[in-house]
Amino acid sequence: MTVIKLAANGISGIALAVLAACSSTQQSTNNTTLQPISTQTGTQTMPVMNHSVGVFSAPQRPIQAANQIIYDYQRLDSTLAAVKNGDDNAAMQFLATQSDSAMGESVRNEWLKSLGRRGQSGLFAQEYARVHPDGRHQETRCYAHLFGVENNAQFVNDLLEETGKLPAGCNTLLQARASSLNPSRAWRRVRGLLSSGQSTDAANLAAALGSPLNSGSGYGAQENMLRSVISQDAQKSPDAAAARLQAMAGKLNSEQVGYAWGVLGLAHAKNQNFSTALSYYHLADRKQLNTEQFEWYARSALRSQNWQALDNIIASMPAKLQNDPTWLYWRARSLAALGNNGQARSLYQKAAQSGRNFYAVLSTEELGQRINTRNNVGDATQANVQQLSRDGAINRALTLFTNAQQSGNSRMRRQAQNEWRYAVRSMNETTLLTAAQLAHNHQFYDMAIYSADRTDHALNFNLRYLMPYRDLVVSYAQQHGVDPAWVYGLIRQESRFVMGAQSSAGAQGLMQVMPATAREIARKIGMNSSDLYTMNGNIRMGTWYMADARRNLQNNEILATAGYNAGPGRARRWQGSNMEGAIYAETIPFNETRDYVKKVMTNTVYYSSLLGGQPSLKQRMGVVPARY
Ligand code: BLG
Repeated sequence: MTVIKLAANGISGIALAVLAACSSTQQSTNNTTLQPISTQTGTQTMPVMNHSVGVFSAPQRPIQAANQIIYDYQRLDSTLAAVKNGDDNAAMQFLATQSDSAMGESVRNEWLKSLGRRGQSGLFAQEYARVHPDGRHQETRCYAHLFGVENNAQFVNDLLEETGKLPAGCNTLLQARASSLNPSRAWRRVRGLLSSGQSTDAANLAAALGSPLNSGSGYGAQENMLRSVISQDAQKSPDAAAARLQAMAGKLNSEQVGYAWGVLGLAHAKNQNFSTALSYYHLADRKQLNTEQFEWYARSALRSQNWQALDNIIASMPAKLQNDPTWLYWRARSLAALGNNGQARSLYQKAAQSGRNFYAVLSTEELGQRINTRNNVGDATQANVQQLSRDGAINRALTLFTNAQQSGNSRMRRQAQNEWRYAVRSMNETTLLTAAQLAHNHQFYDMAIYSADRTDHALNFNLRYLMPYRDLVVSYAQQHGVDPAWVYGLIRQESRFVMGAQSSAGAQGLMQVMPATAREIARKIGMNSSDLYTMNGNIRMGTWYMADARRNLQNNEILATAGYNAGPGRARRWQGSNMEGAIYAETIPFNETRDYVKKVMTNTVYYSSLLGGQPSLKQRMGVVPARY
């Protein structure tokens, strides 16, 4: 049985939910009526939770006048710029009216970074204590470590494992701590920086470790030599780089050689040369592999359905990665294929309890069960919804949202989202669902989903999987012959039902259609390309494109979903021989599209359940046929 942790008193959430149900009938009509929650709903095992279910409790942060909120919003950007430039007064002035808000939190973080750069440790310590632990930026935390305000060895060690670009303050921290870092992990980071083109940070860390890259001998010099094998240029011709690696191997240590094979294995895997990738990866030092390299090692074995190799690879992943639902599921599949059903079952159970993600759903099905979309709590009461709207932080978010909608100001709308996330950050599940209802009442759909999605035990599927604009969606889906559940699953992932949504690539609206694609669609079906910007036109174009992509991609929904996001040509190139849809999805080389296909299809199954359709994800993923 999953025990529900309660922040305050350690009573199990189940017990508390029952108490809430009793007390709401006896004492007050203000409490959300909670039905007792069991650890099993229907056939699905309940997941491990992050929040307590709790009883409804509205925070009572002071309400600010709308003109103060708007005024502060309007001076936010200039304040941030001034604070970055070292203007302490600008920060203090802003925080005088916005200390407890998302705006204030971003100003305070920038201020802390500026104080950090200038070595102002006293003021830093005082202001640092005023930021909620969940709201502290990574670089802010790095300065806190540099000043001894925080001292968390795990935090510093985790920085060594990061592959993306770290902010300056964090590189400074690693250099300052060089003598106490684990040398093997630290040099691995130097290699990681060299292979991702971050040469300056690599040179600085090597120097801090006592062996500069240009020293002519020692570790640093060897790493420098390795550059010709692992640099981004070298990765473009992995076989030529492999030949160079073999030629210089005698001059390198085993970690350096073992690292390089991992880099070259990844290069082949990303080019879909899975069998060469596997042979390179087998030469790698597994302790040197970063998350991405390890995942592609596993995907290379998965794509060839080499269950023995896959089991072995996953078993050697770091514990955190092994416990990711993706690898729990594929390890279980490997074990089952190898005849070890008992161990497979316990891994499926663990994955099934990880939430409502793609692999949690597939694992639930492997256990012979199905997802269901029955709410296990009642709707929020109107009185509670109203009470919550009187909380200052919620009110700030709604004030910005309403103004942004009226003026079409998308920047202000983004700040409204930030304020909403800030407002609901510490809420228990019952209060989160009340917040979701409130957001929904305002047609703040993205934040309704955000809030409802944060619950693990108290479940309201109508808020989690909203279905606005139903007439339009259903009629265009029917007109173009696609399942409305699939359309809803796609829109939820594309835009969270925000009509004004625009991606960094320029995709527009509810269905995130690219202007170039819209022109093509308009030409083919006799629309005006500017219809892209209307609700009706956007849905009409998007649903037609879904149907068209499916028609052109062997009538396969998985290929069509990948094609919608990455282009039909790419979806086709990623095909191989006949394979399970889940294997196709997991081995898509574009991070965005791989994640997208899994999310769209998971959403689709939940929508299908809500719409009375067939809720099997395994069946829906089906088989992706060989290309013809
Ligand atoms: C898709 C187009 C495809 C196009 C690909 O881009 O848009 N789909 C639609 O417009 C519906 O037609 O294929 S192509 O014609 O063969 O080139 C590739 O260009 C849209 C994608 C792009 C994506 N969203 C729908 O999924 C997007 O905006 N990505 C950026 C995300 S972010 O802002 O950086 O996070």
